[in-house]
This record gives sequence, structure tokens and C-alpha cells, in this order.
Amino acid sequence: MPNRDSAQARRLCYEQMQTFEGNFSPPLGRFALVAARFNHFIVEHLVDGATAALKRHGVAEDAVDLAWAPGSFEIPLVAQKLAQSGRYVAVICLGCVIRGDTDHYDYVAGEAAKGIGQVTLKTGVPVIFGVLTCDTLEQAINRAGAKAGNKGFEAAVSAIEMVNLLRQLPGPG
Ligand code: INI
Repeated sequence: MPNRDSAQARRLCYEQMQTFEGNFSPPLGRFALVAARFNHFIVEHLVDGATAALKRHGVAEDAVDLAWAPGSFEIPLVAQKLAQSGRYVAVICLGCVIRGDTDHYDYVAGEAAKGIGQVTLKTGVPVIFGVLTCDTLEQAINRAGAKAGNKGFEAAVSAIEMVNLLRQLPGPG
């Protein structure tokens, strides 16, 4: 357990640092949701969660657009087109991949994660990973608004934080 001296020393040290941290006030600009239609009965709850989070944080309903992709594998291309359009301050990707009997899951989940990561780095637009990757349907249900929160809600909150954080950071854009 750290002693009081070291805690105080750390606090003093932090006071010297310039610290950047995104807040949760509603940023100006539009948000895009990209949702996968596959496992729609789960994803619709992620869309509801993301929409509720944006609204609760003061983002106007008409400042949010929604695009449906066939499955999570197709999310990155749709997200890339939206991010490159210049119309959106952030793109929030929502999907649900559930492990089956084959290794198909690994390809779909892996490509979705890798692709979304590539899009955000390539475009400089926050592109948020709100894709559930679950072993069971029960895990998915729990993360889509039941026992373990709502991943869509969390993704939208992260989007707001990232927009506000990037606006503080030095550098172009
Ligand atoms: N897409 C998902 O979003 N979740 C899944 O669980 C899933 N499974 O299991 O197959 C899935 N497959 C479809 C995939 O995303 C593509 O749409 C399809 O392969 C066509 O490219």
C-alpha cells in the first residue's frame, strides 16, 4: 500500500503535467451509427443503448444517422465511407458476433476489430468498437442491456469522450 508521502509526491508531480482528458458535454457535430443486421435481435438493443446515451448527453436526435450493414464483417467499409465523408465527428460501430461450432466466428470478429481499428487510424475520426464478441447467446443478451450493461450505450459515451479529447490534443484536425 503506498504511503502518504509517495501519494503526495505523485499528486505534486501530476500538478506539473499538462493533462488531457475528454469530458462528456455534447460536442458540436453529427454522429453516425453503423449497425450489423446479423443477430438483429441483439444489435437493435445496442442501437437503442447508443441512441439513449447520445440523447442523455445532450446530442440532438436529428444529429444522429444510422446505417445498417449486413453483418459485422461489413462494418469497417461502411464506417470508412462515413468517416471519410467529413460529415461526422465520430462513427459508432455496433454488432454482435457469437461463437458457433466452426472457426467462422474468429474470422468475422477478427476482421471487424481489425478493420474498425484501421479505419479510425486512417481517417483520424473516432470510430468506436461497440461490437459484442461472445461465446454464448446468454453473454450477448447480458451485454445488450441485461445483467452486464449495454455495450452500445458504453460505445456512445466513449465516442463523446474521444471527440472532446481529440479537440484538446495538440496537432492538426
Ligand atoms: N455476422 C455477425 O455480425 N455476427 C455473427 O455472429 C456472424 N456469424 O456468426 O456468422 C456474422 N456473419 C456474417 C458476416 O458478418 C458477413 O455478413 C457474411 O460473412 C458476408 O460477408
